[in-house]
Amino acid sequence: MPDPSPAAPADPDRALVMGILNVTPDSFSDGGRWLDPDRAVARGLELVAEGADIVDVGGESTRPGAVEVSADEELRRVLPVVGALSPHVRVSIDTTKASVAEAAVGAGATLVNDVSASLWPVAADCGAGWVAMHRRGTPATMQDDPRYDDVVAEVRDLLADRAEQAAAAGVGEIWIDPGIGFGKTLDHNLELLAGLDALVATGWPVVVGTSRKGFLGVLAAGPDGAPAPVDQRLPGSLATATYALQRGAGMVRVHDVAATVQAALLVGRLQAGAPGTGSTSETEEGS
Ligand code: HH2
Repeated sequence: MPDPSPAAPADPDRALVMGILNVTPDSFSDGGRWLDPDRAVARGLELVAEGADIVDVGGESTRPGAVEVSADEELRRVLPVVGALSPHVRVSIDTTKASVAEAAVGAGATLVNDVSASLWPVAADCGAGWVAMHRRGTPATMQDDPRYDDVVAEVRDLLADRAEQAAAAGVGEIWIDPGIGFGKTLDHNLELLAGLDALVATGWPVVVGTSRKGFLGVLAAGPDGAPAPVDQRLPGSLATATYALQRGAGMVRVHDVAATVQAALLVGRLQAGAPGTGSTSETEEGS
């Protein structure tokens, strides 16, 4: 049986918001922007100021077709950033390499965000929390005609199985994540979001990451059929994050932290069934 003990959000009225910080040259949205460690740390602190509960530091892109990097290079990118941010905010390390996860926890990270759903022994050894994300294949191959008989059931069953193994190994904080865009077509992504209740019903806390992803670009394509560029995917990112939270996700992983925190607060208040909004008065402009 799940015994999840996720971190409490700064504001108890809302779910957690994980801010994305990619210290990479090639991430699909922010690639190259935060490769310099000082700029990365400054960006991380910005995410904190915007309300991020966790900053997720990654040193290797997992976008479709991304090139693998060595552990040494990944460590060179992430360690100074993890070390500098961890006194200020909870830090997760987005990696699939055991050595990187271990070193990042040594530098102050307390959550291993694992898109391979295989690093629970490392999390158990280090005493860190663990995010198990579902994916099919590797970034090089994962979008080559992915097929499922029942995507929701298959993703749920794999994640529940891994979570049970992690719990048995002694991991104290376990999250499951359907892995939107990782070996999934647009329809698979939508089915997973629509079927999120099945993941929530496992009892493991659920994380969802849709932020600025390609399927949102496709859904927002212009009249010429070209997908909306990454900087025009905020509406879809917010809509899907809000939907996921409303369906019971306990955390969303996003680039646009401030906007998502606002949305999460609203969902939290509505879920609590409390119409009162604290200090906001009806005399305020626009109410
Ligand atoms: N998505 C990405 C990376 N890590 N981790 C979790 N738990 N869930 C996700 O959906 C997820 C993830 C891909 O997004 P991003 O980090 O923005 O891009 P890139 O992989 O190109 O660095």
